[in-house]
Amino acid sequence: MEKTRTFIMVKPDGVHRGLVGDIVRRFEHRGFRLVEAKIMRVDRALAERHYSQHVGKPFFDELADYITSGSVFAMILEGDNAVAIARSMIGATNPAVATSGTIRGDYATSVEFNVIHGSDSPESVEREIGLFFGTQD
Ligand code: DAT
Ligand code: MG
Repeated sequence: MEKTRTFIMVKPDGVHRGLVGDIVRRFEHRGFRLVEAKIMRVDRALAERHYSQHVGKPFFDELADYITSGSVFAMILEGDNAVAIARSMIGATNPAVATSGTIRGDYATSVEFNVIHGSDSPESVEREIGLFFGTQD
C-alpha cells in the first residue's frame, strides 16, 4: 500500500502533562514514521485558520483560548492509511465515548481538553501541513 501522511498535534494539555513521549511512542510502535516534528505556540490567527470550520460556533472562543494557552507538539507522520489509522488511535472527539486503549480514551475526560488533534481527510492533511510546516513536497 502507498504510504500517506497525516498531521497530528498534541494539544497544550497533553504537552503540559508530559504525554508527548508516550503519544509519539504509540504512533511509532504502530508503524508510523516521524517525518517532521516541532514544539511551537499557536497564535489566535493560526487557531482561526486551523479551526476555520468552527469559527462562530458557541465553543469556538473556549477552543481558541485553549489551543493558544501553551505549547503544542506538531508532527507529520507517514504510514499506510495514515489518516484513518491515526484517527482510530486518537479515538472519539468526546472522551466520554472514546474507547479505552485510544489516546483520548486513556488520557482525556472532557471534549474541551481532549489532548490531541489528527487530520480527518487527505484534504485536511494538505491544508494543516501547509499551515503548520509550510508547503510540503
Ligand atoms: P476532532 O478534534 O475529533 O477532529 P472536531 O474537528 O469536530 O473534532 O472539533 C475540533 C475540536 O473542537 C475538538 O477536538 C474539541 C472542540 N469541540 C468540538 N465540538 C465541541 C463541542 N460540542 N463542545 C466543546 N468543544 C468542542
Ligand atoms: Mg477535526
